[in-house]
Amino acid sequence: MHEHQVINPATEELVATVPAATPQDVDAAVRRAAEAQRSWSRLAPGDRARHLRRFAAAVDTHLEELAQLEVREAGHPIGNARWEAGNARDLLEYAAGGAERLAGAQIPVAGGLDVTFHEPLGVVAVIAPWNFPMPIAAWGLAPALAAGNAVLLKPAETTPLTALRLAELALEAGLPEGLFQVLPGAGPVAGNALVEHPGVAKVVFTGSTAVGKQIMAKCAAGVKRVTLELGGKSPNIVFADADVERAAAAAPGSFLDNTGQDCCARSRILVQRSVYDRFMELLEPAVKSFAVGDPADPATQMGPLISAAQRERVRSYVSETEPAAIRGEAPRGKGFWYPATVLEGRPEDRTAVEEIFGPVTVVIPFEDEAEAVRIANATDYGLSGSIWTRDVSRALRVSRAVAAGNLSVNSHSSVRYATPFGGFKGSGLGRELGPDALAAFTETKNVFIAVDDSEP
Ligand code: TXE
Repeated sequence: MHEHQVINPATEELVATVPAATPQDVDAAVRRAAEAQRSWSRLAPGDRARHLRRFAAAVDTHLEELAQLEVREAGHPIGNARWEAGNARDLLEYAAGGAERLAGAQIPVAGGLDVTFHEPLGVVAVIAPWNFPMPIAAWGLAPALAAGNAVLLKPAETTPLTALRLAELALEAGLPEGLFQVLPGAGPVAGNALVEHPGVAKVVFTGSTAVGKQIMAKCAAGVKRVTLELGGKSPNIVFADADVERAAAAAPGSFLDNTGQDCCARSRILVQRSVYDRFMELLEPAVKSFAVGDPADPATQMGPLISAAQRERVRSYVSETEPAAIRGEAPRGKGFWYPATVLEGRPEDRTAVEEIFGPVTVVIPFEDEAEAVRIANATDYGLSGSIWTRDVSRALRVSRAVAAGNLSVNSHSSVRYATPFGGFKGSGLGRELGPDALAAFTETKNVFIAVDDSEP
């Protein structure tokens, strides 16, 4: 049987060996899920909500255990890992409430009564990445279950452990057998089998642009529903009228959190020329004091990269724009460490338009608002962005002009479970989270009931 080794990225030690699902395993899982889904979808919404709240409570009770597991499999600092487990719990609670509010409409028409129903899709596949294993799994899982679907989760090869533990907790919390199953395995094998399986009604994918495009093409063949979240190259725009001290103090977290392996990482900093030198002076000590080291230490702010391959990818990008303007420290020896790196570049550099997915940002000067917007929009991506200014009109103008799904003003916050999240352009398709999260897992059905003879 094929297996995957889970390696601790901070120490390179073997954490666990996990069997990899075959296409036959996927087929059996789809059948079991379809059977479980039939009864689940007939439950009263309040009963589905109660199950999900119990699941959320189980996650809460095991929050520390889940967070520690995340530290070992993904190398995330413990403080971040606790937030991630908490985010999964919050999503389950939020979606539980949604189950009871998924109401259709009654639309006035001539000759009868017209009503709409939001029906579940059936079996949903969630293909998750390794950068935020628990939250991203929960973003698909929680609303899909709440809307009456079954879920098959395929975690990334490097990070299956928290997903497997979540499935155990779901069963312990009383969720029906087969309703939520985890299928660890290789993307091109288990992931692809899910995408191609006729019994899977929808695929929710978060990962690379290349794989996302393949998945979308395969879904097109079966007119399968698909949500894609494909990363970004998000700008952090600092205008001269901003509180430059605050902007510089906040910048390191915006590209170093999760060692930059964050689809919303502000991996480009656009700074208005008149405050450029001042900003760089302030940025240097802020970057150098970002605490890098043992992920189990609560004081740590940045851990290692996920794998040796990811570190190679980052190295190869950075080599194109070296020497770095600012470089932090990184532990030597075992572990996939890489130092915080600030490059100075031009808008057209490969490092300034492609997603590097490491602790790297590129600083680019601009003259005026129009140029800032032009540079901000000069990539294929459009996921997030930040605008630092004290001028409210400019904040709104630039927010509307930047083609991205999630913008923040004088802040780098992009993800809240109650607000919609997703990309413009090459960053993806569809939205997750927020008040409409459940709707993405339903099909709207319209029923007209004639009450007189005027409308045959
Ligand atoms: O992604 P993959 P990788 C970006 C980031 C990163 C790069 C490569 O730039 O450096 O992608 O990462 C599954 N059919 N992001 O190679 O391969 C795979 O098993 C079905 C951005 O790890 O796309 C895993 O579960 N599934 C990002 C998931 O897809 C397949 C998060 C993602 O892996 C498959 C991660 C296939 N043919 C990487 N091939 C974000 N948007 O936040 C792979 N998979």
